[in-house]
Amino acid sequence: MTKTAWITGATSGFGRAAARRFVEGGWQVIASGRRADRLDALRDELGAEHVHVAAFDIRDTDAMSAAIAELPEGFREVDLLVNSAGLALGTGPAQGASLDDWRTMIDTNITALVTLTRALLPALIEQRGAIINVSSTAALYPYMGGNVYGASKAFVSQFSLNLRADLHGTGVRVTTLEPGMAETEFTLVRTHGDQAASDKLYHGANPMTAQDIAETIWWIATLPPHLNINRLEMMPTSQSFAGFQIHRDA
Ligand code: NDP
Ligand code: 8X3
Repeated sequence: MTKTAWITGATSGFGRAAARRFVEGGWQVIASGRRADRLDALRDELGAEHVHVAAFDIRDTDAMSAAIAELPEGFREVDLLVNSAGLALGTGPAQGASLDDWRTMIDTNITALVTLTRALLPALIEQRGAIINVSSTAALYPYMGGNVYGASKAFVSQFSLNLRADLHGTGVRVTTLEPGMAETEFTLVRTHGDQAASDKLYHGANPMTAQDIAETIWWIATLPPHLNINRLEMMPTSQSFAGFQIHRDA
């Protein structure tokens, strides 16, 4: 029986690479994101029999409900939800941050993620399926400019662990995946389109790739059903930890 994964954020980065990996592995994919042209291109690349496109803004609850209601026969039994859609906006300190940016991150990374998860829980329980939530090392390690982004990912990690508790006995597996630096469109989005800043961050750093993350998601999803990866933190070898900072008077 062919399995079906709903992958959010499938227009770019981790989500798009995961969509390719799951179709390569013989799964069907519901690919969602806002950029319909990219989703159509992905469907054309991977085959309409393997990919169903659901183009909508994940913050739009009515559009999300419609996308669920309009799932075609053969794509309705969702075995896996990969919540990859998300973003950071801004790199500066909280005291200068845009409240609009903060709200966008909360609406996308938290509210939309829990809304889609809640909507798909009955199907996932029916299928004894799995949820893989893309959190971040920013959930675990504070850094300057991480403010609401890191806090939103801390929510994702804790929500995932709490889901594990609630889904006890259902056979549904839940994982929070906490990657560090990976080169995608993430930094372009975070800097509101500053390609030079994005290139500078990744230059010479040998960051993780979207394929690295997709391969990890695939590994988690295809473990034997009696195994649950609760949380998985990963970084490129080039990235590690810095110390605390101390402000001194005069
Ligand atoms: P990308 O910017 O490449 O991809 C982000 C995806 O999220 C896009 O497909 C985008 O689709 C989708 N998305 C954003 N906002 C919305 C929205 N309102 N409605 C629907 N879809 C939306 O970044 P990544 O692939 O790197 O990021 C994927 C996840 O991984 C994010 O949650 C990010 O926080 C997390 N992460 C990234 C890391 C990194 O270093 N790259 C490290 C750790 C975690 P579209 O714009 O078409 O709507
Ligand atoms: C993305 C990783 O370090 O840019 O979640 O916050 S980081």
